[in-house]
Amino acid sequence: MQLTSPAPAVKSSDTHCPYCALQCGMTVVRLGEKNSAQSRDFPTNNGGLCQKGWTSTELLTHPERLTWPLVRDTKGGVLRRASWDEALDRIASYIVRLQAQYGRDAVGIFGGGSLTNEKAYALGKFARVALRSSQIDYNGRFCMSSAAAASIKAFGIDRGLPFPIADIPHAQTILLVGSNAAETLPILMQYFDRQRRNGGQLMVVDPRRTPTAAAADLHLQITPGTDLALANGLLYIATQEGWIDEEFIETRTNGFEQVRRAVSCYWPDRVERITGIPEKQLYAAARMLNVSSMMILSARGPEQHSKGVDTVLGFINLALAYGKAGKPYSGYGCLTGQGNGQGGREQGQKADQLPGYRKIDNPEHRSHIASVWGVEESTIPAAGQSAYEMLERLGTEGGVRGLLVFGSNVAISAPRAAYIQERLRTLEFLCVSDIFLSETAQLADVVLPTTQWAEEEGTMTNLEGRVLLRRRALDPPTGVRSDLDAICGIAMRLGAAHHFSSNPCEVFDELRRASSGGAADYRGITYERIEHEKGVFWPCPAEDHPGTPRLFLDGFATPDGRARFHVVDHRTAAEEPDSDYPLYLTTGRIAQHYQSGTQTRRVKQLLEPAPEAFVEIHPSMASLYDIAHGERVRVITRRGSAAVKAKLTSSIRMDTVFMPFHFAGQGRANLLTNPALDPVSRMPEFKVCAARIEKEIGC
Ligand SMILES: Nc1nc2c(c(=O)[nH]1)N[C@H]1C(S)=C(S)[C@@H](COP(=O)(O)OP(=O)(O)OC[C@H]3O[C@@H](n4cnc5c(=O)[nH]c(N)nc54)[C@H](O)[C@@H]3O)O[C@H]1N2
Ligand SMILES: Nc1nc2c(c(=O)[nH]1)N[C@H]1C(S)=C(S)[C@@H](COP(=O)(O)OP(=O)(O)OC[C@H]3O[C@@H](n4cnc5c(=O)[nH]c(N)nc54)[C@H](O)[C@@H]3O)O[C@H]1N2
Ligand code: SF4
Ligand SMILES: [Mo]
Repeated sequence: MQLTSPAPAVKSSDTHCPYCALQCGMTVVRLGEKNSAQSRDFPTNNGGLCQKGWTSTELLTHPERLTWPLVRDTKGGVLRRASWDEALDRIASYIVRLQAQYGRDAVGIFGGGSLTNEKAYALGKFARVALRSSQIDYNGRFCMSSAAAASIKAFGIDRGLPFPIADIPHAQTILLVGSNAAETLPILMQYFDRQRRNGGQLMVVDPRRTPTAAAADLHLQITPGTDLALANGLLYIATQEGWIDEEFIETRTNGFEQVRRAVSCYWPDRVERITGIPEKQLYAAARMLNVSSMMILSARGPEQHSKGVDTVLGFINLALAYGKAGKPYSGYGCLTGQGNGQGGREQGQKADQLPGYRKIDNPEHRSHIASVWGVEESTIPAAGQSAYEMLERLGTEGGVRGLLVFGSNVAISAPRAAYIQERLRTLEFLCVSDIFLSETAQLADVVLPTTQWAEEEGTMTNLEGRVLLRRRALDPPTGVRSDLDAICGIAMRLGAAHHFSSNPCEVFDELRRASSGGAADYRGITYERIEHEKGVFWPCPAEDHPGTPRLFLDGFATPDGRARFHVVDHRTAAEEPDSDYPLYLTTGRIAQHYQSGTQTRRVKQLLEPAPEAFVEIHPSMASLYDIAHGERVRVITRRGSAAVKAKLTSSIRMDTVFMPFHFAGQGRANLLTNPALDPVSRMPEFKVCAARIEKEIGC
């Protein structure tokens, strides 16, 4: 006779964290009905996980999880439960009707950098083959686009880091520009710690004394929006002091003489006036860069500006002038952000791109992709509008009338969000695929419940360009299907079923062929290899090719193999403080929450320590307005006003206030932000606009 019931079976599967670009290795352990995350020794995280990673499994069985499709019968009506057939039929019939009435471009797609490579690839193909619409873009436009455009201009290729993160501890000096890695890539900090223990020096450029800046040897507390003047000013000092590497410039680059002339007006006291960084610190920084190995790493701080591309080019100029690119333990790199921020921009969900980082306006690229897709080249549409441009024209004459969103919550994360929310409301049709009823999904006519990372298979490309594999650890709840299933279901109803597969491995095989010969070549990467080799670095053109952890050692990816300097001049932000709006507002992230907060605002351990929106204000500035710590204030810009708690901290510049963008409702930072776009990358200016603060009377 059995006296006790048998112990529940323990099942464990190796996968990767659902959140940021580090894609730390984790094991999902299932004990009965309970799931937990365990760290695992993977070459990137070496056994570490941050608080978001540890708590990520809570979302798998969260009570608010979407477990069946929802549809809305009339505009303004309620969302009700529907079968998958009903939801997919409805999506297809809207697409057919809108395209018949307004043309093919009336239906658009908005994708995301949290989607696997397979999903990003399928979405790009779905837009061009099933919809034959040019209107597809994704949230990476708000994220990586400036650094990507600059890297292509200078190096001929865009891979976030041109070296593995294991190289970081060996660099003598690291200049970290506008990255708060301690909160945004927490597990990466071990590499900077090791670098400093090895005797290296770390510099951080940030208007705030973040935990990352506090860990540095030198913190340059810059005025928001002035990084380009800093880059040019440091180059000026380097040329004056003879710290540039003439031989490297001569043998491996083009265009330095024009840049040398252009930076000759960036003398230190002028740069001090623009950036707010004392001359002495400018000299100290330029001197610290004059070592035998040096990396310059940027994140969103200098990039999310209407001059983000030029600013990154300024820092690339600096790295090149010091002779620190394409050499061991040296180079410029961009720290990507989303889990698949890198891969997401290579597989064709960007308005102007086709898979393998191909250009949609290049005839050879188009015909290669057409042959893989089995379509006529002429049927592939031209480039569409960039993310913000598509959103701001939703529902208007010539704009998108029906939008399908996969993996983004634009009602929170797009700039000038109240306006974008209005635009979403004017759509004739909105479909959102998500895990939860996000603020964007709440506006939708059809909501599709999708699988989470641990319930599906697929590849992700991390910040190093390392292609990783997520294995399916669990079955999804009944009623939940993957985005690939949804895409196939819609394609079938549009008569394009034969072009699509819902099997990730089959999609990946096609992606490999499509990417073959492109800049981001995945041809030689297989699921088996990824598992066996703990990830494979692209480019990897053949199965017997080892992959490419380090780029540029033998030459840059430009036609002549040389890196290119670019003349870039500082200009002011699209909106500078004035007497009505006397402060700089900048926005960004905190450790506990992820992006629009759809996921992390539902995790108790993350919400409790960071339950609501706030604005960081310097105590001296706060006292001018008679604002006390914890008091409710209004932050006001020309776009709108937000109501938040005041957080007094002397870690921020006096002339600047900071808001995280993770919160909904009245605390949304994007009620305030300026959608001024970079002319090349079309990146909005999330990181600087003019604002004023007011005490909230009566609260
Ligand atoms: N906890 C957490 N981690 C995340 C995310 C998250 O939402 N939460 N998101 C992920 C994603 S998608 C991304 S893109 C990355 C982003 O990672 P980061 O770029 O590190 O994050 P941010 O907080 O947006 O910006 C970094 C810093 O830029 C500073 N900054 C503001 N204006 C300027 C400026 O004009 N110049 C300079 N030099 N600095 C400025 C801010 O004060 C901030 O500390 O994080 C990833 N990791
Ligand atoms: N003010 C301000 N605004 C910003 C920024 C800033 O610094 N300041 N940063 C910008 C940056 S860098 C970024 S990356 C964007 C990010 O902003 P968003 O694009 O809104 O990013 P997420 O919140 O990650 O949105 C992803 C949504 O997809 C869901 N999701 C997750 N995985 C999947 C999946 O596999 N399939 C589907 N269908 N859904 C999934 C999540 O639940 C979530 O609702 O925000 C930008 N907005
Ligand atoms: S550092 Fe990024 S990938 Fe690693 S556990 Fe934290 S959120 Fe996940
Ligand atoms: Mo991002």
